[in-house]
Amino acid sequence: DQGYDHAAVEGRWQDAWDDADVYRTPDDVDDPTYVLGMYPYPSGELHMGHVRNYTITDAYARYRRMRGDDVLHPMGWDAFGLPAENAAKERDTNPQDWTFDCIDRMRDQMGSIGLGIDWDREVTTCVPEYYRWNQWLFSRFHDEGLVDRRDAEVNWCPHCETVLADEQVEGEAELCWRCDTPVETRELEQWFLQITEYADELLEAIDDLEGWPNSVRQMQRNWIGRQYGTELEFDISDREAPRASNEGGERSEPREHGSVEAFTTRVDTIYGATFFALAPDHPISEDLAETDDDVRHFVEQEADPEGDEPKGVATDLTATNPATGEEIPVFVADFVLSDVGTGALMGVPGHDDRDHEFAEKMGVAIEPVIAPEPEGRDGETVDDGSVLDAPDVSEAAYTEDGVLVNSGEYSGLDSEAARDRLTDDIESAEHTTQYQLRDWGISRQRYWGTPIPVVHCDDCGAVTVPDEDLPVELPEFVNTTGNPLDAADEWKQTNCPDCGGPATRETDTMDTFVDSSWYFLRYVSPDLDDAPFDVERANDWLPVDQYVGGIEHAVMHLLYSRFFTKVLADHEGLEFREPFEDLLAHGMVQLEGSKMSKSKGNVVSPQRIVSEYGADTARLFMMQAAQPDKAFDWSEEGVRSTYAFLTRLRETVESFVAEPPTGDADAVASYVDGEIDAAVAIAGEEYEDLQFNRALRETQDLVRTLHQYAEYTDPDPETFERGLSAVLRLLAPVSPHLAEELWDELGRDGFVVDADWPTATVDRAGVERRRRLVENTREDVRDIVEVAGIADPERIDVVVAPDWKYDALEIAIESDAPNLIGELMSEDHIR
Ligand code: ANZ
Ligand code: ZN
Repeated sequence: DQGYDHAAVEGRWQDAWDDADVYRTPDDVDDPTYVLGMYPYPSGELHMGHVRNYTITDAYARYRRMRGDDVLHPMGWDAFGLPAENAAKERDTNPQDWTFDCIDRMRDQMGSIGLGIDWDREVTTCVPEYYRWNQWLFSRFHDEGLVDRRDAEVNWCPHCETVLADEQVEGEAELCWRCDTPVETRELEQWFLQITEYADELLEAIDDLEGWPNSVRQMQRNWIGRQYGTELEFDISDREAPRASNEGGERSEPREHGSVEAFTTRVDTIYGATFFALAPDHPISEDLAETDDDVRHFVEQEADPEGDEPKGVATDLTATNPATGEEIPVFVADFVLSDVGTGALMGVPGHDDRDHEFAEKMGVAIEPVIAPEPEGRDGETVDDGSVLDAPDVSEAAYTEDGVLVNSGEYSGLDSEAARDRLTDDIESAEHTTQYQLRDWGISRQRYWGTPIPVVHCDDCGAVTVPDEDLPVELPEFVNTTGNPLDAADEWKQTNCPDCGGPATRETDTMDTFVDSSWYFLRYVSPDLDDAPFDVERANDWLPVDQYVGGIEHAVMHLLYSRFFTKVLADHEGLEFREPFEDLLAHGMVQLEGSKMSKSKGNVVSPQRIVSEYGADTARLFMMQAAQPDKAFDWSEEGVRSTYAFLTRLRETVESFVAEPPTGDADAVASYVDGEIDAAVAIAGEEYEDLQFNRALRETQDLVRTLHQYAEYTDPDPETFERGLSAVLRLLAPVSPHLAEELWDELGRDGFVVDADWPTATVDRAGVERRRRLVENTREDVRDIVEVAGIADPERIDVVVAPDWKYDALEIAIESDAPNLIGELMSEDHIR
């Protein structure tokens, strides 16, 4: 096949669209549809993942537009972040220049793949016109009591000299995601946004996010990690202190440590609590470390909260088990985390794996107090709890709920009922809710981010910069090993907004996730200079109808955006509480089964594909290769056959125009008419569900039907023309340039981009018949694969390729499956 001059076709239509400004967002909005792809980090190079992501949003936006909606489909740049800073250091330039260079290149590449973007709404997060609103929002959060400054342990990469989020620490070895250096921990004063204030709503509203993938919803639930439990106090006293002294007639009391609060999800196991443990940085542990060398040594040298096995040190303290009155030993242990619960726990070796391991090591008693539920039992108590055998927990803990044994008056209760009763009965005990979710530490010790708008004054403390003094602009970049803001002496010196005295600026910048938590609001009024967004327009356009992005953003970006939206709904007039109505997490583009990556050297460059085959082919191949949320394997062969398909379609249209057929509107024509209707109806439904691959399969089947029609008889020109014009419109969202070219050749007025979506005149029954046929054929293909026992994945690829029906037939013949051959042959589209 010769192919066609795709570069000329694509260049021509990109220019024509530009000249006519066709992608401008309408000002008057009746039927708003907001389609958005997660904005990219401007690395300078568009990769296949980007192409897939933005082809999906582009195709859907174009489809909605042809359906008559007013569409907002913008693009922007997540332009702050460490890579620019590192690149600037390496190249001895500055992050601004590097970033804008990258943006220019990527914008061009996006143009070359034919994305229909309203570039007048471009949003770039690293310009003061954008980041001043990060600062303004920080102040609003501050006004609402949602900002906090406190000491926190942070992951610290000694090479990047920056704090890392947990998710930026990779693998067991805990390496920096950027540079693979082992991560350390440090204590630093940090700024926090109090997302935990919204934990309940963030959790509960997930139930209503019906347009989101279940996997993402579940990941968010786990991340928030709400748990119900009990908080209760244990009295602590000094074991070694003499109870009384005869000397001098003085009485010395056991040293008072008061009571310590512990959190448990399993208060039903309290009769088996044989020890008590404190986090190494619990105030009592810190107290003890001052006088007890063993404790000090443990806290300073040995404690390793990330370690595989629990470690601890005995103390001279005992705790009183509030249920049994027994004195139990108190340890300082590294598996007790200071930011979970209260930083102290009751240890129940019989029923908790970690406690079991610790007890074995430290020689603490292990006692069973929960027995497995006897079969067939229901109700709250068994007649006689004592008849239940206690499980053997000497080797391993029994960690399930069950029935209480060895638990005094509570024996015989089941775990759930016992938790309620014990929490009621124990005086200090209260039901509590715990979350895994932590407040969001936004401080970053790096340059290329939004300066946190705070000034430190000796007299007034940390003072937020008043709105009228925003933005706090970044100073000139200096190439140092540490944080350039720290080195910017002149910039740092300022006056206190409160008292006017000398003060210094905060040198931390914000986590770039702050930028991306509201950028989708900025697109509705990108040039507004007295507010971050126009509230009325935001309420018109948002929530985003269809959001598309990578699964790597399933937790943080989406959760933070939801948090911001809720705060802005509570305080800034948004009339919606969730930013993204429907979410699609697109699948990966792979090569030979593994993710394309520079390190594996298996990257296929979009630029090469576009220059060899054109953007239309690249887009069509990707979109028909798999459902958008599934991974798929790049295949040069697949690209070539897609190119051949487009080439042939072009020939068909051209020869139709050059030499129109002269046939009759006979029975064959009316059969073809029915096929057109069915394809239009089905493809429309599939586009609606973002099942592009299925819509395109229909489209390609229709093209094949038209080819067969032309070969079989002299076609009726009206029917044939109707078929072609339907095909071009069904194809336009995905391969817009060639669709535009051929639309023009058919003599249609206006852009196909603006054309109305084709309508089917067929009845439901006809569409259903056709759907069943397609479904059955798909089933058959699956059967064939099974019958033929094809284990070779390459063959399976062939089956799902565009020509799959013919391939299926071929496979059926090869594997000598006569029934299936018969069935396939009887399908009227295989002759
Ligand atoms: C007694 C008990 C008995 C517990 C039992 C569990 C099972 P998960 O593990 O997610 O259920 N815990 C409490 N505070 C802690 C802290 N600061 N650091 C580490 N662990 C802590 O979390 C709840 C359990 O984690 C709590 O319930 C407590 O151990 C432990 F058979 O208390 B449990
Ligand atoms: Zn001051």
